[in-house]
Amino acid sequence: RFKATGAETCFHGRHVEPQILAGLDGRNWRLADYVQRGGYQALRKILTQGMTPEQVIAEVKVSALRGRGGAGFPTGLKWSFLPRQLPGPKYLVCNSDEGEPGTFKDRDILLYNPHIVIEGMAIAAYAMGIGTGYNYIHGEIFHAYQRFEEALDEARAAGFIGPQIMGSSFGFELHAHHGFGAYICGEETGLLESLEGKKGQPRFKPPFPASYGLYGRPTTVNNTETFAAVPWIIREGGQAYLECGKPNNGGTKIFSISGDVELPGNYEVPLGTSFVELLALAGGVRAGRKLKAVIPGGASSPVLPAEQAMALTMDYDAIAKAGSMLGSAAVIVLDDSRCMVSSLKRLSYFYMHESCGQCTPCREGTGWLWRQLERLQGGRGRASDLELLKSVAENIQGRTICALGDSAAIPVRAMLRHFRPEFDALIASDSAPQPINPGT
Ligand code: L3W
Ligand code: SF4
Repeated sequence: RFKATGAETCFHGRHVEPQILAGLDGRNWRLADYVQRGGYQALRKILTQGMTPEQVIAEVKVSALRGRGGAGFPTGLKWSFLPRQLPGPKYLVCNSDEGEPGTFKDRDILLYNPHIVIEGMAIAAYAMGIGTGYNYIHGEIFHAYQRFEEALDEARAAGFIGPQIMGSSFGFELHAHHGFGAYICGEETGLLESLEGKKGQPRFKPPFPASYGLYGRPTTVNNTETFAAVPWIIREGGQAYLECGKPNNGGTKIFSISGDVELPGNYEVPLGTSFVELLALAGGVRAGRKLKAVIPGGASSPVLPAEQAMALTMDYDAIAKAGSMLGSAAVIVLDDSRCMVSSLKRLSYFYMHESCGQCTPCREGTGWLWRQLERLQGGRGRASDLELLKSVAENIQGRTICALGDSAAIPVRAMLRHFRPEFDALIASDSAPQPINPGT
């Protein structure tokens, strides 16, 4: 399961070392191992060499680190939104509620390198003048929660968390919290509601958490991998981080590659690596098969047909230009044995199941999408179904409180755009109805 190789890849004529997964073997996650790898040096640098909070934020801005959870929002900019001079509590939240289908990178970071997240959060807290943090960990990876708790105990005992860290006047308390597996609690405001002990239902934005977050106080929410990138940036400098990737797409990125490849797993490569190179790291398409399509950034990102995928550069801007999104960088590879109607039906089932039910277009529409696809796949499709599918998707997208509605609609529209003949052929054929089985 642990295939995080941290592959070295040549970019701009240079070798770029992995920054998060380097040297991990599945066992060396403890504090002593982390310190040996240079851990907590960045925190020491800011606290003992007099780096100001403004300088830390400036360094993160230079690095062009972008949010690793899905939206790719510039991290330095987000940190500068927090009103650090405002008196009263402010919170820092790590979003480890990884639930995007195809994504499994945060789980491995927490299991195999938990201290890098703790150090990144402590640095972020210093930069934003925050005294309390929470790491909200997905309920279905309870072992990662337990591992993180153990690492927290070590960090606390060593004085890296708590009051007067490394003898400075800066104190930061960090707590782990586990959810119960609802996808919607990965949406930042659903997460905050859940952390407050309520139903995990997203809030309207604005106000953004930067002004109205946990318990109504200014809060910064970042993804696990985003925090994990911070120690390297502070140790080596923002410019060095930027140069590991591409302009506006700094650093390395962990890609979770799954589906029809020989070696599924997590691969950390520089942003801007070609899809072809990434596919080769994962052993290529499974034996005897040809590439049919790729979902490049988790289930919420539009599918791309093989020809487009093979020309892809894996960074935020290039993938957006190609009509999809890097999202959480969960690369789902589909070979030529895959039925796109079944694949879409499976995705639609997920969104129907995970809708929190607050907005009518999402609550009702995701069910409609799935039921129509179920009928289609069962050989009971009608000629009018595809227009209806499109229309339902259009009536969900942009009309809901959070991005889950969009995420349910986008794959439908993309599948119809690229693979419509497969849907038409199924409707034209008089295949016998199949039993209803939502899980397949
Ligand atoms: C203050 C403003 N803050 C934006 C902040 C905002 C948030 C961040 C990005 O969705 C995507 C979604 C999923 N003042 C601000 C501001 N912010 N303007 O910036 O905001 P936003 O709204 O662009 O995105 P989001 O709501 O965070 C996330 C996609 O990610 N996705 C989801 C993956 C899920 C996982 C998982 O399971 N953990 O990774 C995958 O593609 O569809 O588009 O912090 O507050 N003016
Ligand atoms: Fe809930 Fe869906 Fe509305 Fe998001 S879009 S708030 S998941 S009903």
